[in-house]
Amino acid sequence: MHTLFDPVHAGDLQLANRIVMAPLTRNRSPNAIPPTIAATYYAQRASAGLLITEATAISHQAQGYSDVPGLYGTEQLDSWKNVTHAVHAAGGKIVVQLWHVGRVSHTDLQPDNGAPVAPSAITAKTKTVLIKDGVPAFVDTSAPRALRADELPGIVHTYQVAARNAVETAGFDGVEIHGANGYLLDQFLKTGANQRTDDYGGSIENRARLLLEVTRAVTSAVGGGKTGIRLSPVTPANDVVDADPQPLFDYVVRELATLNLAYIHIIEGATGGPRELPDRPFDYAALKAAYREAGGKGAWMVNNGLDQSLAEKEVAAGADLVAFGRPYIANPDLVERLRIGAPFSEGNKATWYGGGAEGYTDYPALST
Ligand code: 8OZ
Repeated sequence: MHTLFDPVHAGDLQLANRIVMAPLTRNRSPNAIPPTIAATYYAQRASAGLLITEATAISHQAQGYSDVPGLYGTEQLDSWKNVTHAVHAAGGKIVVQLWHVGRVSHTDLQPDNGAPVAPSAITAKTKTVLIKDGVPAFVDTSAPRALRADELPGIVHTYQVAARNAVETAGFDGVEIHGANGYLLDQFLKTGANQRTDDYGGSIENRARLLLEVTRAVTSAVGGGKTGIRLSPVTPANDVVDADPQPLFDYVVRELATLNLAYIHIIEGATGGPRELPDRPFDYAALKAAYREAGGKGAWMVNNGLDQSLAEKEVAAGADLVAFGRPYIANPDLVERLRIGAPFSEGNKATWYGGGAEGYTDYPALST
């Protein structure tokens, strides 16, 4: 039986252990450019088998929060190059999470202060973060406009360009497509946000079309072995729900099985909340079985609210990778703490979003 500390491969990625740093939004990238200290922050955490960056906008339109990073400008890519160099020098592996927020945005953040885009013109009952004069504030998202079908190829292409730039220019080991948490691709997937009547709405096949087109475009640019994807079948995050998620996600993973991906990253339950939702049962073992039965060979990564004992149980039950999010904020040496059974430090919530080094690069490793 495997332990958390055994090496594993995920597609082309040879990983030193099964512990993954989950993506964590930190809002420290003014003008969408990661700060110089992002290199320190990620390198401090490089003992993880795999680091996944914070969600990173593939275009200006894809941005939905103040001071989140992007992947579409030269300075952004140069700054990410410093991050990947630092992580590689520290012996780590790092992929970037490709993000389009869809309707979870605000006109203040959009090109020409236009409406955010969405599958349908339905406003999300959720908040975004706007930082004014250094002070973060939660504000309602703006009313979106429905994307025209003729705009979708451009969005697919934008994902592809971002993926290629991430690997070829910025030096990432691969990319993770953000298909979770109520953002654009999840909005297309789920009935609560998608009321389209064209080829991208209605049936499961139609609602999954954009996510699968994006994944194919990304794999054709960087290779399936360098591509992962994150899904969240039942999370209520950002006000997106599906009437019948099991057949939807079983279909999605069966289709993904044909693309030879590095990994499938599943958020079990409500993101950052309960792992079980009594009103939304979901069979994750059946989801994995559907993927494997369809020939999927990617690593199976599980996430959400894991502690040491849950993570060990997940690996014992056959998960290839376990992702920790919030514990990574205050525990740069999480792998070592898991190895020796040391307690996790508590982070300061006030410094999760926005600010500088405080609460970012100043959490110490255990003293030896
Ligand atoms: C927390 C705050 C802002 C964004 C996600 C990208 O939930 C996020 C996010 C999380 O996937």
